[in-house]
Amino acid sequence: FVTNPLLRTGYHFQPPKNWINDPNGPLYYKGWYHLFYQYNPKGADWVNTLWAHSVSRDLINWNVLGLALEPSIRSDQYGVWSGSATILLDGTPVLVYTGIDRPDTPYQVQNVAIPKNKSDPLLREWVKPDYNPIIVPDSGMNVTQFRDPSTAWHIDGQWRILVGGEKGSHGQAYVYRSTDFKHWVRAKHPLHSAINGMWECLDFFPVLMQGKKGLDTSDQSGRVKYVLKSSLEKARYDYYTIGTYNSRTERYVPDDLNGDYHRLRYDYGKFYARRVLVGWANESDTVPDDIAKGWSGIHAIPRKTWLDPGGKQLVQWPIEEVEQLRRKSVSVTNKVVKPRNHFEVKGLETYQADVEVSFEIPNLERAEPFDHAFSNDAQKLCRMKGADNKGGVGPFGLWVLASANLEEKTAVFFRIFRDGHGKPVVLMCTDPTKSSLGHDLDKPTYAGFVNADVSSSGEISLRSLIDHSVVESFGAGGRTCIISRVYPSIAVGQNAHLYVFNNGDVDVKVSRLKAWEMESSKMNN
Ligand code: DQQ
Repeated sequence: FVTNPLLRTGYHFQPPKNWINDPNGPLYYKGWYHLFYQYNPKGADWVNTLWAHSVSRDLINWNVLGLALEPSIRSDQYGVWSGSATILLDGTPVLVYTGIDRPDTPYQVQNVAIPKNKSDPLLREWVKPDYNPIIVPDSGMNVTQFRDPSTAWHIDGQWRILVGGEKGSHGQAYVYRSTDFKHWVRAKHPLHSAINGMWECLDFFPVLMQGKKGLDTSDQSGRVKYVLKSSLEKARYDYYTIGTYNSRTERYVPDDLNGDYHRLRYDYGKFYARRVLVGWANESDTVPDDIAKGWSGIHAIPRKTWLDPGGKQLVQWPIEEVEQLRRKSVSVTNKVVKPRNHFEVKGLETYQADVEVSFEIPNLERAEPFDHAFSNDAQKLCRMKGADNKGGVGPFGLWVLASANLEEKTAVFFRIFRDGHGKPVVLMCTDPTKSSLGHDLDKPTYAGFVNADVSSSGEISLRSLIDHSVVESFGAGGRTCIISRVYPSIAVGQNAHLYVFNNGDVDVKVSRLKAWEMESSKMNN
């Protein structure tokens, strides 16, 4: 059943076939969005990855171009791994990427590529200057954990770039500086480091303290904070901290000094790699299944990202361009869902849909007490208290990709607890444990706390982008995001249903719900 073509996505980014992982070097040039990505042109498994290239006018409809970077020089002959794009001061885009230059150990160095023809808006051909590699690891550095150069930023006449690494058990954000983008020298100490293993796909960028406008990496005007994101190689998720950056001392200090342990995440589901914000979500089936179905990996819908007015976290929302795919819709207003009850949202196909719903928060008297032992482990709490585990206030939310008799369903929901002072603690979960009757699937429950003042607003909202085998959800306007992969065996195509459920002890009111069928986008075909 995993090879059922009805499980292939309709509007999430992917090539026509084969393996993809990290988004690489997104850039905007002469009216086109360019997206590169780790790609195996020969199959649906992670071997021989290089950079494939797609372009778009709106980040939703994509055209595939030829491969952008393939192994071709001594310093990338055994692999073209992840990296970034930077636009130089004269407008020239440059790709900086990791090359593997030895056959036996993945010895890692950093290379650049520049457009062959700058007047081509599609930037179809890239050349690798003969001064490559631009950065090699110093002696004493871990040469197999030294990769994924970030977008560069320019301050006081100098470019800076980060390269991720590992020293002992500490993740490292090494800083390299250059005036000409050719000769690079490592700063004495890293920008930041913390005790949590190899840091892949580092990202470092300023965010405005007020407003939603995005900033160029070099922009220091206005009052800004900085975001440092790393992808944890072993745990396979991204986390970030928010802090301040001093370009003279070349140091970044997180505002929350324990931030590296609290680990705010872009997304509490399968979301790995980089910003527009685009992330890679891998499959949850087996490698043989991927090879049989001929494709593996998708990218999330690009997300607009800004700093929450409280300054403590980022907020993300699907770019508005995705709304052009909305077609037929249905609405529900002011509908009460009794305890242990549910209702179906009828009148549209929901295997490819966009659903926005607002729940009125009921009285919290019946809310379960919050156990602070779980303060740093939402996922564990949600594994224990899944969607079918009856609660006080909640679990309430959506069953998506559900079969008619509910033997298959993926639950996206909230559960509200009360702390010792009577304050609400909101948990958001995606529980895929009942998503499929199929075997050999990875069905991890994902969860995060939602930092939203539900007592004063009296409401909490949820948006889910459903796309055959993807459920990408945004809680409380994008304060907590969870993307997850599921593979129903019955609830596919027109057999997929959508429900609102309440497994709590008190009534929950759907103040508004609107669901749209989504058209397929043009996806690299
Ligand atoms: N995958 C790339 C690496 C990166 C890792 C190679 C993260 O450069 O560190 O495909 O998914």
